[in-house]
Amino acid sequence: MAVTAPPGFTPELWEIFERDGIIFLEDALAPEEITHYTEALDRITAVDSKFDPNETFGRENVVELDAALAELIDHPRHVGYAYDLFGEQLKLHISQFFIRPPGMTKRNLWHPDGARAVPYGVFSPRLPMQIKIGYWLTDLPETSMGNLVVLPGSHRHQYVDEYDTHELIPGELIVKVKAGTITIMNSSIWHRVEPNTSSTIRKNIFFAYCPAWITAADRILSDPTWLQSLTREQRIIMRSYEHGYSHAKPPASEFPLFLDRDTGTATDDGVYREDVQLHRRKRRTKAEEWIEA
Ligand SMILES: O=C(O)CCC(=O)C(=O)O
Ligand SMILES: [Fe+2]
Repeated sequence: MAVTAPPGFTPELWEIFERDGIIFLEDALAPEEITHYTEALDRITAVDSKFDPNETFGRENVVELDAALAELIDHPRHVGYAYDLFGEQLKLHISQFFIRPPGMTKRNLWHPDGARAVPYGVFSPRLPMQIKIGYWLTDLPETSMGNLVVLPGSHRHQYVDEYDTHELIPGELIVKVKAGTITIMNSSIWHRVEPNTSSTIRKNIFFAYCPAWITAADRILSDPTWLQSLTREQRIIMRSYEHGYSHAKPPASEFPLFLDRDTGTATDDGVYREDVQLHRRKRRTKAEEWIEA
């Protein structure tokens, strides 16, 4: 049986998210949860021959690498925010983590995530086509700690002069967070990464989500045996379809992904004649409601 959609944006958080392109949820993780996820990263790096403790290290499709990370696919502490945007066609776009030690030299230049030649914003100037959830596992109280840097409000801009540089931009926000903070960002926001001249190893996890019909970033198909270890909702959100058009038209068995948070129902009221099948029905998202309000 389908489960009810976990909580997502409050109207206040939605307003900030639309204005700035990023929101911060402080103390979203308890100390033991920070340890739990940090240990998963440590287990993965311990057995990776490419891991160099002195350089930036990242892995993708990390959900397949450790059960503690697979549980994040649909974790109720954040998946509701993604569901508010992408609704019944929610997909995991990428699961990744970064380790950015003191002295690392590989760090991102100013860029938005996603398509470059014809970015998402061309099609969808208001609603994001990707959001990135950040789990911050180390305290980053100062600048120059390998911080993420964002330009608030820049998710609405297609051109930024400092593209492909590390130059400072007036109004940029060097993200200083306490361990246990979750960030939710519109993937169209322009961002870069700070140097790390501190003595702290920055560790964090990113899970990005998109509508199913946008190509995933870190896989084509998931390992079938691994998929069997997941719950129904996790398996659906991975969208491991052999047939391309299934991303636009998922199988009937995958509906509903979630029951409506408020009404507990699988359908919207009064929009179709009764005989229209569930998997062929449009379902309204929270984001749709808010932008019409
Ligand atoms: O590590 C960060 O803070 C940002 C990384 C990034 O921009 C990316 O992976 O696209
Ligand atoms: Fe990025």
